Amino acid sequence: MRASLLYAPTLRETPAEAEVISHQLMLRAGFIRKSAGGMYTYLPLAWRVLKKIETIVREEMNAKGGQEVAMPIIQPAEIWQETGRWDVYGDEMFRLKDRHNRDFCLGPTHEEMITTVVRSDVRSYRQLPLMLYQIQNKYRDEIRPRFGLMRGREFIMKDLYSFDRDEKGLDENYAKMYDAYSRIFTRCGLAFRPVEADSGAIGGSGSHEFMVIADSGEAAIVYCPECNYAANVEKAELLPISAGIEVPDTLVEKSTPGTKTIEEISGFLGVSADKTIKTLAYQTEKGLVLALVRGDHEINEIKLQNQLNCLHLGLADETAVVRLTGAIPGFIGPVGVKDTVIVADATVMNMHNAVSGANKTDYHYINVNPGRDFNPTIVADIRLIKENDPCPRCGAAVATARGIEVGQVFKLYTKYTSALKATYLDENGKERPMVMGCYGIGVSRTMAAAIEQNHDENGIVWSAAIAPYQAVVIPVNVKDDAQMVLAERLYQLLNEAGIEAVLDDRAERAGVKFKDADLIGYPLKITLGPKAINENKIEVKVRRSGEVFFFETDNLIDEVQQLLSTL
Ligand code: 9G3
Repeated sequence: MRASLLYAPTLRETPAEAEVISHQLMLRAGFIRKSAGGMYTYLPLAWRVLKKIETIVREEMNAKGGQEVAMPIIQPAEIWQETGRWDVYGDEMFRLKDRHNRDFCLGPTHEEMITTVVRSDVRSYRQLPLMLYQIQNKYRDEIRPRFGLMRGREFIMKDLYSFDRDEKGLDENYAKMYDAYSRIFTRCGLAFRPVEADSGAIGGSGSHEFMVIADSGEAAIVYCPECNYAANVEKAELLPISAGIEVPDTLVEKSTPGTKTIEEISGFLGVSADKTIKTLAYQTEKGLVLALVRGDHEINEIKLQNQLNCLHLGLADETAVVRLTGAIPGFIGPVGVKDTVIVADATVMNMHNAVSGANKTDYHYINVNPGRDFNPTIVADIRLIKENDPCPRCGAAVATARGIEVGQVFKLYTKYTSALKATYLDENGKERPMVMGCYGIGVSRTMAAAIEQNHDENGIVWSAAIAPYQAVVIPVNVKDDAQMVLAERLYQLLNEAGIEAVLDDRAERAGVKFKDADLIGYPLKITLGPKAINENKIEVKVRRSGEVFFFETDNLIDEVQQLLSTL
């Protein structure tokens, strides 16, 4: 491709609205242009990168037995009403009506679609397992689309759906996808980490997320430096902390005026935070619940929501708290509360003679003993893990990091196949729901994540596998015939060797060409100056390391191919 023809409108300045580096660089390097909030045009350079990532994804999906399909983007409301999800996703779902006033949505995901396609044709166990996938635009009306392609409202996703006879089959396909994902992100040149993820109320080992470690990542993850444990913070388990044995003292109500926070009450009573019980009131569609954690711990609302198996969970407002307990937040507790679901973190149940709100404004109880003074409805791990908490597998202190979620694998079991009656007849002629898994990769997000993880002060640093072009040939002076003749010849030799190259034939100063080459991030820069003409020394510079090599014309191609295989 000749740079004089390539549509890559580079910018000198960084657009103000771009907050993260991948967004800034894709705008400046002429990769994307915004059409609306969270919606972008992929210009030629971006489209080439996306096609390379998709090719890698297709190869690995096909290698595992996936068969590619293409489903409609516009989906009828009926299939979402069958699973009860039409009303769950609210404003996040792009909805539209056709000319007959029928309801549709723009597909945010395709569990309903694929299952209703498969259910009408799969009748026998002989047709299973089945793995179908597509690579297509998805639509989710994010409240705050931001970070360019990292959180868009229209984005490219590969979504594969597996259908099996039983859980054993699902586990096998899940493992295949897990392996395929590791291969895909490795081939894309990404440093990634699979982490255990929240699988909603389904629970179990139902999901992993593939995270690209980057400070700009929106996901909070924990990992253990000692063992292989890694989890999304939402999911990370915590073992209950035992406390010593104490003789339970008499429950006493204490006047504690104005001490609303754990810090204030522990200061006022002179007890450490780990001797207090933090009580929070939550509103759910099933009514109000109280959640208890030790005073020095935080509540993990995802874990709480999974324990309650509710769709919506949010802190109750003060009016509701007073109506339920008789006290304002800060003075509420589990003792004496009737007809209310109480979820206690397991560590709370090991506490003795603790402090809690007395359900009376400006009063607390001391010597609260779980079991004697209150009995929670549910006892579970609802604690939010934090830096240095003990690893639930080996006890070592966990570390935290930020991650960009580029892939997610999910065991759905029969959640959708039961709701949609997608069944098959097993060997004994018995009708059974198919056992399902779903597996997503954010293809456009992967491109952004690659930049987040591979850039420097001069611009993007592409790995050879997904670079838009593998090399750029830069004649230092386009008015020098000798240089242009040699440049054209090398450009032709590269193309003949199947090396994707750009020939920067623009009548620009060399400095401008070098800046653009670094900004766009071609893995190799081949410069033709006086040295190339007079001494047959062609300069080849590696974008990532800055290493410079000088090769003779005759073995340039071989040397370049050798170099590219290492980038
Ligand atoms: C919706 C809307 C947003 C959504 C969903 C549905 C996320 C939804 C979860 C998944 C699970 C997997 C297949 C590929 C991998 C992920 N956001 N999810 O179901 F209607 Cl508006 O999409 N789907």
